[in-house]
Amino acid sequence: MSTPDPDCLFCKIVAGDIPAEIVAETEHTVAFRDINAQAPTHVLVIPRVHEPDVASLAAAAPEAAAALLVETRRIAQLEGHEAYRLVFNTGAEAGQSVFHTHGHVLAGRDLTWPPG
Ligand code: IU
Repeated sequence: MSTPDPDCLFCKIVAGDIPAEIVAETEHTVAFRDINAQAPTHVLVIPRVHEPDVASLAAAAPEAAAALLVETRRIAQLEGHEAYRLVFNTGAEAGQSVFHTHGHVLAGRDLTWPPG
């Protein structure tokens, strides 16, 4: 469902009902700093619409999914980074804890591979 979920924390951030350190907003996206930063730059880029994961977003709202991907690079560059890691944890077993699509933009330190 793309309509806001009243129980979704990220929908509440989009609506401005709970605080977040907003970095940038566009027609389709909101970007804010992760409260538990794992790198000097750790920004979450989320769509305004509620979809649980990035594949669902791409299926339901491809324009928003494309805008989100483009926005991740813009955010990294705004933060002063050409290189960055973009992570979409998808499913609880893969570490997803919030079921509103979000891309983690991580930069500003050496990022090892494979991720832990
Ligand atoms: P995950 O991929 O679903 O595990 O990522 C969720 C992220 O959302 C995680 O890094 C949290 O620190 C972050 N976060 C946040 O920044 N602000 C919040 O209010 C909540 C979670 I809830």
